[in-house]
Amino acid sequence: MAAYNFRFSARLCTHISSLGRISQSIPNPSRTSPLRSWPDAGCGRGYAAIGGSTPNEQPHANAPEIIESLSAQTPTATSEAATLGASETGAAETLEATTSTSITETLAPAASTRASSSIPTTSPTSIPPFNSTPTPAPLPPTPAKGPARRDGFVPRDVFPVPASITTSYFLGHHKAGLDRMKELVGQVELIIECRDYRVPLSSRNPLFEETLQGKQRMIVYTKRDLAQRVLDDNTRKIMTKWHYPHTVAFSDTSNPKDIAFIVNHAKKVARDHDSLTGTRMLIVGMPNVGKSTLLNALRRVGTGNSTKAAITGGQPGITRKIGGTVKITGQDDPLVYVIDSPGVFVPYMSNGQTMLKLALVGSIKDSLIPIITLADFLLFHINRNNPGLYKDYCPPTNDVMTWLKAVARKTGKLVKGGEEDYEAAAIWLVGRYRKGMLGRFMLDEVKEGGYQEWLEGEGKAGESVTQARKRIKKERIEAGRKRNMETALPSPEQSSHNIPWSVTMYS
Ligand SMILES: Nc1nc2c(ncn2[C@@H]2O[C@H](COP(=O)(O)OP(=O)(O)OP(=O)(O)O)[C@@H](O)[C@H]2O)c(=O)[nH]1
Ligand SMILES: [Mg+2]
Repeated sequence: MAAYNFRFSARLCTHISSLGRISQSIPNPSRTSPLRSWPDAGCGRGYAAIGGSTPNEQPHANAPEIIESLSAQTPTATSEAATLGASETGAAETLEATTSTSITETLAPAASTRASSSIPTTSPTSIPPFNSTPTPAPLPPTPAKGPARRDGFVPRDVFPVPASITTSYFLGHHKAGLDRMKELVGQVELIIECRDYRVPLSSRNPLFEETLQGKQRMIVYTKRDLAQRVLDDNTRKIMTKWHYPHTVAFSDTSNPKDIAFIVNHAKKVARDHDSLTGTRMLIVGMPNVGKSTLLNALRRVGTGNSTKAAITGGQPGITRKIGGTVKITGQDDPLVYVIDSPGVFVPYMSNGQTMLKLALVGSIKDSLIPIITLADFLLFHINRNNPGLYKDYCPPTNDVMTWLKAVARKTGKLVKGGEEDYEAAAIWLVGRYRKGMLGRFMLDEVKEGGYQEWLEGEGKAGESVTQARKRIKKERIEAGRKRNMETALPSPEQSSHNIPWSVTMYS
């Protein structure tokens, strides 16, 4: 199990920050790609804050600049996205389907083992340019090997993660929130740790283990309605066993029974604690897993007060600071106060698959992962579950461009000249998955012993923390060397005037 340590986290953050600065001077097509604004993929947005959440953005001094630069969104794109959202056709509703199949994944093979599929891939040059910089081309589909379906379609069994995928997302408010949690932990009796039910393994944050160790914990799997309409008993049993002796809950915030279970557990903890001044509980979790929504639901069900105590929204980073205490129990109950906290990501993610899964469920900023890559990753998962989910648009395909082209055409997402708007189609499809309207399935595999395997894998997967540190240092030196070389080379103009480069450099 990877042991994340704060001193290292801060240093790693500094390294990544320097890398970000350096990388800005080196052209990298994947990082300079056009970044479209996304429509709010979640359900609710912007409630009045009573309990202390502040939406103002305060990036940490060490936060990777690359993240900030990538986050820039164009107003043109926002209005386009809004227009596109409005043009949704009714036919799309038929995409909704329920499937509870979990899937197994193999890590991506080396790029050299990829071969082009027999399905024709649309040339990336055919993507209509959104601005002057073209979207990076998606990787060619991997050869399909799995068992053939009745219609002869064979879904891909691996998804090669592009090497350019962002591996870090650790902002100032993540670090500040974590530091504050450390200070607070001695004053709370129970940690309510939220994880997204669609990614029960990937949404575990190892940083919390160190920060909150030794505290009584309740694991709440949120948004379960987005993976299964009715919670499958077997899945519930397996996941409950994973965390024994901690209590495990599954929540759909619109289901009062789910919320009452959590409130009752909180009351029990409060009774055992038996404090006249009340018992405090802290909600923690990855960004956008539904912490603030859960806090509001606990208050609604526990006290009957439906006013929102915390701001919620469909994007990560809505809550920026640890909130105030919010009472969630009625007059005759033991006093329970719950505290909301900002979502915290990890400073370095070695597993590209995990990064993509968290991006797909909306735990990291949309602008960090190219939308076509995300749509391709979604197609990969849909194909493993049920390619019939998009039967109204095209026959089963492993080629994301074919898929996007068909969806863009049928939903009228076109640019000037009648060309298909691939990015708009991709944004629309990912948004629909996030709302549970394009299949309800999990992205992580749930099986007996799966959690233990995950913890073991976390330690072994990719690089160790030391290896990551060494690699980042090496890359930094390499980039610096490259930059010096570029600065040192005389331009043709300088050469023609015979100005020595050393003079140019230091003048
Ligand atoms: N379908 C469904 N949506 C949910 C559920 N819980 C939360 N959401 C939605 O998920 C989105 C994120 O919810 P928030 O409560 O703001 O998430 P958060 O963890 O507080 O996010 P940060 O403060 O940004 O870290 C919102 O659009 C919610 O409406 C749920 O149980 N089911
Ligand atoms: Mg929040």
